[in-house]
Amino acid sequence: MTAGTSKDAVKAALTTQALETPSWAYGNSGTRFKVFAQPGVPRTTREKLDDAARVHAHTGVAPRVALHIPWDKVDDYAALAEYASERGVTLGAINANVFQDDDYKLGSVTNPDPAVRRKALDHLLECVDIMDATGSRDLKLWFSDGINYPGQDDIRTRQDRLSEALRTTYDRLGDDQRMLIEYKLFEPAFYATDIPDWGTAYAHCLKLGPKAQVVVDTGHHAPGTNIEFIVATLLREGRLGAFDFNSRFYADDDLMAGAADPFQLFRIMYEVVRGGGLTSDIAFMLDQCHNIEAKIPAIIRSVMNVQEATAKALLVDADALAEAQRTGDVLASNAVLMDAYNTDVRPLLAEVREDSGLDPDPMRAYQQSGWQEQIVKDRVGGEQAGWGA
Ligand code: AOS
Ligand code: ZN
Ligand code: ZN
Repeated sequence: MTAGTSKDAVKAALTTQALETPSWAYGNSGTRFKVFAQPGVPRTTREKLDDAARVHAHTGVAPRVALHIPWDKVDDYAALAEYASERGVTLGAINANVFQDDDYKLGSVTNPDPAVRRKALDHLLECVDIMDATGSRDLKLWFSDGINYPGQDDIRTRQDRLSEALRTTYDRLGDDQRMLIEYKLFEPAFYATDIPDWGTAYAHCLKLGPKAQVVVDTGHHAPGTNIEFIVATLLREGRLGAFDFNSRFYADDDLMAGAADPFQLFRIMYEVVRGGGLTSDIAFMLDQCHNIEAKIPAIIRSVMNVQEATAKALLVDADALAEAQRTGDVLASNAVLMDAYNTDVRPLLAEVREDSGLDPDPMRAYQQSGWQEQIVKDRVGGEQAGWGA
């Protein structure tokens, strides 16, 4: 903590934090080997919103819910937004899906076939229509497009097709709407993904204009990548639009944020705080799947992990760090960061929650709320929602 950063200022910053949870994390999910269905899982988007509202009620910092089209397709999106607000949450990013259709085998907006490209583009435009109805600010674009073999298609031409689709979609955005472009190193394409890295996403954003921003999904990099460096760079350039937080051990594991490498999450949040990102327009989203653990408590735990990393980042003594860096004291500089990281911030966060009238222990509060037993009892019959359904 700097001389000028009081405990109250840290607490105030933590209270204003707003995370966005993904609708698909509340539904069943799995690997390509098996989906282990859980009792009580939502059958409809409204039920996903009910669960998301519980997460917000216990944590106080998860007021938005990202939707995925078509998994969250409904007849009346304005009514859905109304339903959400009645439960104390709002609808966040609209995630487009141009990866789950047979037509997209060779790509969506980069497909060699103009008819397939048109179909994909129409879906992106439909997502903007939905944003108009839900009042969502962000259109989140992740493309599974890419090629498996050298020579399969022309890398450069695919970039031209991508660029064209992004331009048409960008031009359709309203004044207060944004386009978030997500990159991913590989999978499902294995030789060359069309947006494999932040540089490619950034280059497209630069050409498009200020409403195009990059999404950093923490699971989408090669092992050993210094993600906080990317965060610092995008923030400096004013192009960090959002995070998809999750943990990874190997590839796109989508485990609970802060579970595999809490130190990395702290380093990322430090760069966010350092770059003024905490009070910016960055959308702090989770993009996770809870395949074997209970979903609502897993999301509460993830939210708490992001909060803890944020609290530690806010506690870095900026003055001491600047002084140690100015004098070239390598060990002292590193010690300042490590002191903050090694601080037990759980009592501070408990205070923050109590100050807002919440139970200091969201996990316990959820377990005692009876919600889990209720949904297991109520949500019988019908098809349980799942990743891809
Ligand atoms: C895919 O790997 C991505 O992380 C996307 O963010 C994707 O849109 C999300 O998982 C929901 O489909
Ligand atoms: Zn993602
Ligand atoms: Zn992913």
